[in-house]
Amino acid sequence: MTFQLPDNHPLVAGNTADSALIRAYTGRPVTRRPVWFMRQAGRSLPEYRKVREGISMLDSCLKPELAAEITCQPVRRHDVDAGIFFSDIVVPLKLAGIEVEIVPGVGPVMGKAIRTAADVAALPELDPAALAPIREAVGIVVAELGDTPLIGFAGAPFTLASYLVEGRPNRELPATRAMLAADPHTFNQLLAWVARLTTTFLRAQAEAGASALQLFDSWVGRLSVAEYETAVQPHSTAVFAGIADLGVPRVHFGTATKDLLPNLLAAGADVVGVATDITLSQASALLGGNVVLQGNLDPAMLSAKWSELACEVRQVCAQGEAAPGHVFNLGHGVPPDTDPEVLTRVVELVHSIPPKAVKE
Ligand code: 1CP
Repeated sequence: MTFQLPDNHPLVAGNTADSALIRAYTGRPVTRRPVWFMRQAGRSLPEYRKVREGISMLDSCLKPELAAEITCQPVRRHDVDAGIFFSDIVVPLKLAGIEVEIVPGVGPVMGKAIRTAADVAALPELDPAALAPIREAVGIVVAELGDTPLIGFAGAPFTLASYLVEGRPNRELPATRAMLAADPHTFNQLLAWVARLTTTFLRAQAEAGASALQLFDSWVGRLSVAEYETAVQPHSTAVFAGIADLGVPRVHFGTATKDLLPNLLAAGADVVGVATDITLSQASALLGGNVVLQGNLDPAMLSAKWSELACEVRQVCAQGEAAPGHVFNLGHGVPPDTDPEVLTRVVELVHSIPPKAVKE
């Protein structure tokens, strides 16, 4: 592998290159099955709620020491195989100068919904210099994590655009779907703008020390395959192409995507994140049996009886064997009311199940 990254980057310097996560992401055999959880930082942890007291969500993302502390909390507590950077998909919007707040109990709310060609034309470009607090936070995290890799992330063009167009969370995405149908040219311009923003945000995290990058297209399962191919895939492809030279593993995830998995792969991902609408063995077969997978325990199982949960965890691990590499995760984020001790137990159980022996 060659990296367009500084010599002291954890992948280049060798700290994380042979970690279980990076070995699995790159299809190499592992001695322990790597596990991390989407949305492991925050929400479910009392130590998170304590340090967040009196500080708004977006302010906490932009305070480097605090964002770094929150990123490391679940790694210390659960012994997961990766940190996921504590931030949000709307952080680069804010740093580009767009009015946005994260309202507790609601999610991202925009100062103004983006609905017209004029709205899109007025969107400012993100100046990489504005990402200084992100770079600083990532630097602090990787110094603490040492041999444990940090995963950087961003929102994919469609999902991030849907928040801009709707103005506030609305899982049905009515205004977004209307713009796609009635004004595809403007929609295309909007997605191209988000793709540039997202690429800049991802590059900053990798250059500052992240060892892998995940693109979240959480709501893309709302689209048909034809809509995705025509209107969305070219922009997600542009994002993956725009980070390819960095040489870090690239993960692509969305929910309700069983019909879209081949497209998520074709957009340029190295690893496909699988949600709960398909099993890992079915997903592997659909993708030709040679793609590394991440997933896919149903988050709802975290509140089930331990015996039932343990049975599901074992099943997900067994099904992951169908792929050339498997990183254990949930099919979506950790629910806020999850008992953190259950997450720790899941990590212990996953680590106790030996991965299949593969010759190097
Ligand atoms: O006040 C709070 O604590 C706000 C809750 C919160 C948190 C902890 C939000 C608001 N975002 C986050 C952090 C966050 N967001 C992370 C942290 C790192 C980790 O995974 O541990 C990540 C990766 C995200 C990414 C994110 N934000 C996504 C993609 C992943 C997913 O869950 O699908 C999306 C869709 C968002 C938007 C968002 N931000 C916050 C909320 C509640 C939402 C979802 C709103 C909705 O339902 O549409």
